[in-house]
Amino acid sequence: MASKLSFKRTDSIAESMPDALRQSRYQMKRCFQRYVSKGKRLLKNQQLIEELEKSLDDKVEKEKLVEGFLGYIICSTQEAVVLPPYVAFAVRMNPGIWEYVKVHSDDLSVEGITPSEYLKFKETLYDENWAKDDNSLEIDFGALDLSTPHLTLPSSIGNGLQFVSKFMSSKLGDKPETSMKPLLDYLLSLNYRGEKLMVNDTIDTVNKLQTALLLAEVFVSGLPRYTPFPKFEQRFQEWGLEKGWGDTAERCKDTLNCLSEVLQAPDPINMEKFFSRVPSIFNIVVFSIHGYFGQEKVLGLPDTGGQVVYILDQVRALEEELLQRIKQQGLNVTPKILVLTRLIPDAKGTKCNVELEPVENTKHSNILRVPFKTEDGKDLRQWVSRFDIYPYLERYAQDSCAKILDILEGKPDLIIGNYTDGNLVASLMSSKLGVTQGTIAHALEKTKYEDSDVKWRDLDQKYHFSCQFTADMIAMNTSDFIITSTYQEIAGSKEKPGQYEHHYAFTMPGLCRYATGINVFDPKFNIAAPGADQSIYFPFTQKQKRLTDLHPQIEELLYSKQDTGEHIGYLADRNKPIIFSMARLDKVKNITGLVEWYGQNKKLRDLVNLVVVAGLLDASQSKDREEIEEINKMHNLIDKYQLKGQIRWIKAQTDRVRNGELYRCIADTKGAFVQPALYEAFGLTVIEAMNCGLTTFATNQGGPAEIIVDGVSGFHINPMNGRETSNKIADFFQKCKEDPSYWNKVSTAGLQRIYECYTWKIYATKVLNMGSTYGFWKTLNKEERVAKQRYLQMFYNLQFRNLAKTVPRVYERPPQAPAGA
Ligand code: UDP
Ligand code: LCN
Repeated sequence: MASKLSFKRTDSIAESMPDALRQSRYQMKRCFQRYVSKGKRLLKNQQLIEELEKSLDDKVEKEKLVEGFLGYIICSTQEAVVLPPYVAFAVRMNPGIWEYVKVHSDDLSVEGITPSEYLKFKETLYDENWAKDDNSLEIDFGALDLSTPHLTLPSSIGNGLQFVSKFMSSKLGDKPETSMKPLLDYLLSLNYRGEKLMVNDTIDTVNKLQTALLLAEVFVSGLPRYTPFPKFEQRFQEWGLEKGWGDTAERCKDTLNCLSEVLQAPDPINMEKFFSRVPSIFNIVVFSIHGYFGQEKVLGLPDTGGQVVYILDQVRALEEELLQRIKQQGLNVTPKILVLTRLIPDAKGTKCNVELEPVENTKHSNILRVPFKTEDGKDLRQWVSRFDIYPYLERYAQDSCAKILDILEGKPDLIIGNYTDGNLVASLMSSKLGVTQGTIAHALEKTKYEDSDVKWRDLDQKYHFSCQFTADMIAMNTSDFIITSTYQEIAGSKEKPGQYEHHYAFTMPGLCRYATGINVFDPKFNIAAPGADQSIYFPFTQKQKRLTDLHPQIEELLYSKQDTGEHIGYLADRNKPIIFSMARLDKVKNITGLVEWYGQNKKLRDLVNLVVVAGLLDASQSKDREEIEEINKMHNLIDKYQLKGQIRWIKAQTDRVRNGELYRCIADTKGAFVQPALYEAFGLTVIEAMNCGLTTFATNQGGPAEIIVDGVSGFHINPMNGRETSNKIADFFQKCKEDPSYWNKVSTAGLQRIYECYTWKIYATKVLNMGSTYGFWKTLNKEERVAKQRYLQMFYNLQFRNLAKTVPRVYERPPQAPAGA
């Protein structure tokens, strides 16, 4: 409605709101009286709109106001703090753009306030003394970003790499002889185990470099295209040039020319191209700490889901891309990739107790497992929930750093953290070793749990969010670049803030106020969406590739009549299509929600069967708090809605290859995949299903909203509205009954969407380009970076360390006797 209005970014709300209030003074006074009538409180967007509408009786007036500028402001307000006589608004006009104002409810005067002032208002609702204390801990990471350029357009958020290339082009273009010096220094620092690459020390000025490039380019232009580099290596050295320019005369010529162009008049395209060719990355370490991290029998265990799948596929893609680049650089170097994770002695039949394990389908990549230590220095034996692992991380960082240096015989060139724990350890290590660091969140817990920042105390015993959010802030601010899967992960949508955006300004009363946590306009943000392994997840229509050997097992899994330890329930009518879901049995995955929607919708039950793969079937076998609650809920729902005969609940399935065939078998029934999560950061199952040609319905809360184009390549569902969702699914199957070609149409459009946007090849190219470009970018503005690092180190030391000490270490069991002993 009101959001149709156009609004210039230059119009500040503090400036334009008073006039608008004046024009509807009578009505707005009534509205503000409603806001303050119940005393101190926090009002969310929906409540603000409802109260506004309730305060207006006249229909025409109501429409005018809601459609007008004031309506627009209120619709754009994410939340408001009511502290009579004031109402403080946090207004988000566009992704990433926030403004804070306070309005006096009696005289309707408006005043712009800073994020910090707004947060103090909010804190008053939860901890008044702390809010009023002038010396409460306030952290402002933005205060240290004095010369870091920021993007300004919401539509450009997530395109950090292009922005950095553009900015460097203009900055370095100023006076090439002096401004290009950092680039020359960077080139001079390139080496592989001490052996110089690209240029040697005889080239000590930009002029000399330009001359050498010119001479070499003329020389290689006279050679046959495919002349191998060793044939003219010696000539290159005479000009001060070393290997790394290319494997053939043609490739060298192209790289030399690209750098000459950059030095003459830098432009972003050549800049990006040059950094994609620089031989700066050979060894990479990826951190994924909490476990279970393995290649077999781990998926679906608590905490172990898409992150593991993502990293294994990521490593394969990165290795392939590295090998290709190294070959084209004309180097004879073997890259190494290590995935650092926890060694868990009580490995429960997985390989999580094995120290070094090669990554399947790679030549040079390994999983390295390092144990957590108990206080008395022994290896901690059991799995520990990701929420409880903070006391172990510092020691872990030290132990794993020593191992890495040993195995790689030196420092890595790039480290990539995953999730809070991996990102924190990566931050400690990058600060220590001075290595370029990327971070990946997979999920930021603060966004998953509403008001988990202001209500942190209520949740801390269970989740230790005080540690988690502090660690997230440290990692986001330490890392050189941030890899995200979707735009929405960073900056949400027009209506909803993104996961990272939620960390712009927030407060944890009694603990710490973040006047600036992280700014989504920072050019460190980049989007590189993952893919799904297309050798496993291929379309159900590719008959010759189908794994028919597995069909008897899948037949048993879906249709056998007896309950076993593996599944519960059965499907009485085999002729119906199947709606299918597969996820860890966490609350937020909302598998129980799907079962309930199904149970309540007779039409849907008549049209389709339901199959879910999730968690364990027996609560007594689980150690995970949330999983236990969800298991019990599943049993209750099956009884309550008498679902046996229409539902099959299968326990977590850890065999990816068979799962691929399972998706295809569901597609054979002309069924659908349903991803009902209350919130999903990205949603690998969504792209797996779509890769198999299975029509997909997925939550509109999070990444899937961006993966699927609603009504074209699949469907969005609203997990907050079960009735609407189950009707939408039922309507689809009704339509398919009437017109079977409709199902095929959606399935084909889903596949097309995947091939255009979600592949690992695109991902690996982007990430390696980030590694080398940000590796140079961080050498600019060194002093400012050092200052920020000092601030971060102090914060880690004084805040995080103390918080981590408050988390109880798990009860450390002695080794268990082997079964039967
Ligand atoms: N998965 C699985 N078996 C299960 C549950 C999940 O193999 O019982 C796999 C699933 O195929 C996907 C990953 O685990 O590859 C889950 O990733 P997603 O992004 O959907 O969710 P996450 O668990 O990471 O939150
Ligand atoms: C974690 C999640 O919760 C999912 O949404 C992602 O798909 C997965 O990690 C991989 O990034």
